[in-house]
Amino acid sequence: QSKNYSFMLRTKQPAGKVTNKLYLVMDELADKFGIGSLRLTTRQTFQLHGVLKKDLKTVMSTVIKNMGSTLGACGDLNRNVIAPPVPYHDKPEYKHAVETAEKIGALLAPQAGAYYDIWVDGEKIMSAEAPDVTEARNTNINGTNFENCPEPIYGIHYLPRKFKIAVTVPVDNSVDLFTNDVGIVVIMDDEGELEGFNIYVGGGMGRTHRKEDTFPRLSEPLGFVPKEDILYAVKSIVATQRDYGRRDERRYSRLKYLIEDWGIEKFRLVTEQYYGRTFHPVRDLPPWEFKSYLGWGEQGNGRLFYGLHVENGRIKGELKMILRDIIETYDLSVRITPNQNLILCDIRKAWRPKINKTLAAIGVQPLRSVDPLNLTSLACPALPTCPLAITESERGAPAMLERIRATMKKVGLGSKQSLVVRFTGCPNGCTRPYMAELGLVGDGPNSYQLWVGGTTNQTRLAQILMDKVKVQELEKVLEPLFYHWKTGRRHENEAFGDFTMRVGPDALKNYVQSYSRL
Ligand code: SRM
Ligand code: SF4
Repeated sequence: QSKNYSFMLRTKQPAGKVTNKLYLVMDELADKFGIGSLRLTTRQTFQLHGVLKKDLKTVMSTVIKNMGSTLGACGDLNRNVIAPPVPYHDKPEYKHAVETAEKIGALLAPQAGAYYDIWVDGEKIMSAEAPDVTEARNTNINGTNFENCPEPIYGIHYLPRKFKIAVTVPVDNSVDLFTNDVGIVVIMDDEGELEGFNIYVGGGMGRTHRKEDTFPRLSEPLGFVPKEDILYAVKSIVATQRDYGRRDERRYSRLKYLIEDWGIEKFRLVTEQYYGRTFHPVRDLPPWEFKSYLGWGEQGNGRLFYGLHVENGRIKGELKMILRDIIETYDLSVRITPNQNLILCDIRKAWRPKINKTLAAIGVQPLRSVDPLNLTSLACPALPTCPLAITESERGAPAMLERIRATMKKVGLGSKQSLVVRFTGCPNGCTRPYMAELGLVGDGPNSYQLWVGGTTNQTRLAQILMDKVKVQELEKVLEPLFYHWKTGRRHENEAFGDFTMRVGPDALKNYVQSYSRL
């Protein structure tokens, strides 16, 4: 008898845009062929866990035939391109961000037909919304393309490693811009027209415990390009990583290691050889803000959106049933946020009270009643589905957050005080924990490495504070940290991340060790 191999399936949709039909299909597939839950991810996609090998073709073909895709959601190529999930209709810069994400997604989508041969017997079904980028894809500028190869950009070996791109607009850092291999920012001119893009390169989170030459890294400025050049510039960056990224050792093959090795000047020079032009200096930008888009908001076209907080992105049980009902009844499209939440779009004002009531009936709290710690925290799936997990994350996070809140309360920090907490079950960093104010990174059974010092707007890397902190002993570290923050901060509004970065890990560690409990 053959074994029941089971798979995790991940979709791909730039900017997290999901049609009404695709949402309903995914919801049904999760019940029929998955483990009964849908998982929203930190890159605006769905994951379905537990799909048996014998059901794979049915599930994949259903996704594809309903204009969804899984092509390039995993593997050594460009992954889902993320962009702000908010459905603004009256802010052209947001429209440009989403369109650019869609174009880049189409540009770097695999071209070989094997995917369609395997899953839909060769029928080439493309999402109706995919933009036509044939010219940009096929134009061979200075060796960006392989001649006569089914994959003109990737060639026969694909990239050395996964590749990630985010697009956003000034101020809006809902996408964790600097953690991506390539970060792109829409620049508008004084007349409100699209002028071009700032490009940042070399971000990434993954690392390995006890290997100091692996590290999380923030992207840095590569340059500004005029609007008509963006796809060519992206292609040139991809070609540089394709040709020079390390292929001998997977651990060091992300773009960030190439840039760290060469330095940004050399990387810029080599990329310009492919691009055939020079990059202009990046434009100055205003400070970044984290935008969650939770709660009710105006779309700018007479309709509303509602950002629903989904704990760790897991849609299951009553929430799953009610969401299906709301999305089906009102024919809503949705967007997945880069923070594992869901935005219900195109809501008429008259429907708002009914939707509020329906959600309240299953215990969805109004935002003001949810602990802000929970609203900004992220946890990766880890055990039991992730083969790389060292310890718990998603399953353990709710209880750990409660304990964090209780510890804050104990030292006298009020319920409005909060911090960005991110959990992962291993150092790969799937929830970008190295950007958090407090990152808990699994480093042993029931133990975590603690990182502190990130910012609320995700612009600075955190630093390691301690290794091997046992789950049951979290308070031993957190109580002194929170007490120190409360009594030592420069002013009421000094954030936990800023305070811990200012004091530094060594002094914090000494404080923790010499602290006597309240
Ligand atoms: Fe991730 C591998 C889950 C976003 C860095 N990630 C995995 C796998 C597929 C485990 C595996 O290889 O067998 C995990 C599946 C677990 C499960 O049970 O479902 C997994 N990663 C996730 C998700 C679902 C976490 C979440 O809570 O949402 C995210 C899916 C994103 C998507 O829709 O495409 C997810 N992973 C990320 C991010 C964040 C991001 O992309 O913004 C990162 C850090 C950014 C980066 O890439 O540098 C990330 N995942 C990794 C790595 C380490 C990569 C590296 O450079 O070393 C691995 C392991 C690997 O690639 O070898 C990994
Ligand atoms: Fe798995 Fe590690 Fe990613 Fe968590 S961070 S999902 S444990 S690979």
